[in-house]
Amino acid sequence: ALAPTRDDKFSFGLWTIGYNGTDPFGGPTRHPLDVVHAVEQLAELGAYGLTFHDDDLFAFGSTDAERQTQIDRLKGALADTGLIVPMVTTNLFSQPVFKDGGFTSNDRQVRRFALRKVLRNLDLAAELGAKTFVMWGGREGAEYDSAKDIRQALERYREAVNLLGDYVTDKGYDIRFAIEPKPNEPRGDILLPTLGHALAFIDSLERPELVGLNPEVGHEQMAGLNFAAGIAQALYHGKLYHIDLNGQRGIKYDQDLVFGHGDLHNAFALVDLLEFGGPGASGTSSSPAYDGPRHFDYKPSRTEDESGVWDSAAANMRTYLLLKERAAAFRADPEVQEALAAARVPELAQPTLGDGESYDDLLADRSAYEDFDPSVYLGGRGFGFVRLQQLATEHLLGAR
Ligand code: 3MF
Ligand code: MG
Ligand code: MG
Ligand code: MG
Repeated sequence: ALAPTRDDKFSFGLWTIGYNGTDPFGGPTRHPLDVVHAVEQLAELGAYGLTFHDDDLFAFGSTDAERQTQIDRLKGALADTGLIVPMVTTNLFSQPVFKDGGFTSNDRQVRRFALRKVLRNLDLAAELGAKTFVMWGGREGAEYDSAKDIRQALERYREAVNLLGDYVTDKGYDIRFAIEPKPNEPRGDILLPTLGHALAFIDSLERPELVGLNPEVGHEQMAGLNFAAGIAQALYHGKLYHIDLNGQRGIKYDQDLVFGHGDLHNAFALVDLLEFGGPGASGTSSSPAYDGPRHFDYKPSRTEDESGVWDSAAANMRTYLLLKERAAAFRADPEVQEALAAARVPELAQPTLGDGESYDDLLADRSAYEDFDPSVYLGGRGFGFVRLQQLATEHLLGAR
């Protein structure tokens, strides 16, 4: 059960395993990774998908012939291995032209160029059968409040996403968009910094049904937020279209560690949520709450050589499957079921008002107020949440 199979839907960005170790203070520590080799290795390790930015596959500025050669090489490797491309994304952040953003650069020429780059990449996404098109607006932001009119920037963002929605609709592409929030880095502040900001933005679009989220573990944690709780809200709104799994240790730069090599408790809660529906769900047999790709957006640390790259890729998948196994054991434990009930977790599913009860009925219910004694909560009526969390911890540690 710990050997990944295609059914687990594990996918990796070409830029993840292909990360050459460059950081703001040092150059590459590894040689470039060829896409054909990447596909072969991932297939061997049990992944089912490869994702990429246009510029990962063919360098920015490639001729049409160079671009086509790389697309053909990728297609050949996919055909040979059975790997698929579930998601494609566009690089609107590396090149100097995008230094003030793509869709929201103050420079209108840049915005028009960015749209063309994305439209061209959407055609490629459709050609390769990708169902999700991720948009991470890494340079859509600012360092200085005086330099960016945020309301106009959001309006331009909206204009861009509306246009893309028109395009896939008119072309008949079976593609949905997933916005990837991030609070900062590389910009001082990035637009749509958290999944909550992005949800509100999506509501303002002309075709909101075409646009959802691609939340990344580390990005929400960089903002000090609880990732599993954010994912629960994304699921609640029907907006979890894709996910970037990785590890992050606190509020600092985007670490992109292996999944689980950060907040392990939250990773446990996340896998329990994605696979089994989270604390309030019963049993382990129901279909998963999320059935899209389990996509890893991590960076093999620059200390690693090529064998370390593949070890780290395998580690992401193994940790996910270990957590899935641990979450199943947690749920199957009768003491956990009893602790969940004692903690009144299932009671939260019960509507606060009775069937057909109006506020008049509530006002007439003396047991809700006049005869209710809130003082018993002082010193009594504990919820037992700590006991429950310790049971989770013991399952996580393999102690039960
Ligand atoms: C940066 C990211 C990005 C996005 C990618 C997918 C380079 O912090 O997470 O990775 O995930 O652009 O759209
Ligand atoms: Mg990231
Ligand atoms: Mg990251
Ligand atoms: Mg990401």
